[in-house]
Amino acid sequence: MDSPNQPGPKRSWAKRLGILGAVTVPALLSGCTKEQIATGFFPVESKGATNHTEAYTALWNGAWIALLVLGVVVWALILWAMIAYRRRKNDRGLPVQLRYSMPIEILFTVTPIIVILGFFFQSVQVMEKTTDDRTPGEQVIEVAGKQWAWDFNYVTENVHYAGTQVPLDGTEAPGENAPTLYLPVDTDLEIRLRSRDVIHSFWIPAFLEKRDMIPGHDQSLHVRAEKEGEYVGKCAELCGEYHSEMLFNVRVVSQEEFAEYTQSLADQGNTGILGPEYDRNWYPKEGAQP
Ligand SMILES: [Cu+2]
Repeated sequence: MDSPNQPGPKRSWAKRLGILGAVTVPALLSGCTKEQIATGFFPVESKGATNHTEAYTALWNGAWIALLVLGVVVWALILWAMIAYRRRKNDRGLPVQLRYSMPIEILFTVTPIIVILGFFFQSVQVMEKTTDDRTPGEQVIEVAGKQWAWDFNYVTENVHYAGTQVPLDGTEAPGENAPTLYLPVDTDLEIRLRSRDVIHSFWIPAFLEKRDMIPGHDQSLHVRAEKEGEYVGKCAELCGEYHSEMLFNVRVVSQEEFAEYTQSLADQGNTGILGPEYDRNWYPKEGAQP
């Protein structure tokens, strides 16, 4: 007769892990669409949104795939060591203590160096195409952040839009009355960014780019919007009590529609641009004190 301690039918550890993986991986991924996976869980609308988004997505996807492969190898080695070198019934005392294994030491040193160098050069290549982009703007648009709204100066067209703060309506959307930034499609844009008071941050999630707006340190974003549509933008730097209301709409429109829009601003009398005279600490004369 079998003793009660007799193990049941043997199923190898590898098999059990295989079953676990076969059940959980599809379950985890089944909630995701193909587009979500292709964009690496970035906003789906980022696909083709600007001339930079593809490079960002490729870097991101390449990075996590490379790290996932490395992770799987490391996890497999850990599990294998745990199982292969587990304490057995007849083991007594401490196991043999091992150290100074040159092949292992070299592996642990060389692999991270290769990984870090790989990421470094890939990142530099992407940055050269994106954050270092200095293509002269066919349209220059100045965005000024202020507590808690946005001003948009269409510098090339010499018109402006002054945004006002809009209370949240319980949804995530900025709402119809929130400031709306119009961008012409397929046009080299130079978006100049500045702040009128405290540190803000200009972020259109679908563009996969974000820039801090630091008073006195103007920045710019050179980009080409390549897909017409509606996007949302927001301030991404906690800038005070109503930071959460600092949202805006983005409309990427045809060049004709953009011309119509800027003309409508001119017709409303919004000519000229809203300059630094609206900044909180603006002194009319250099060096003058309040
Ligand atoms: Cu802000």
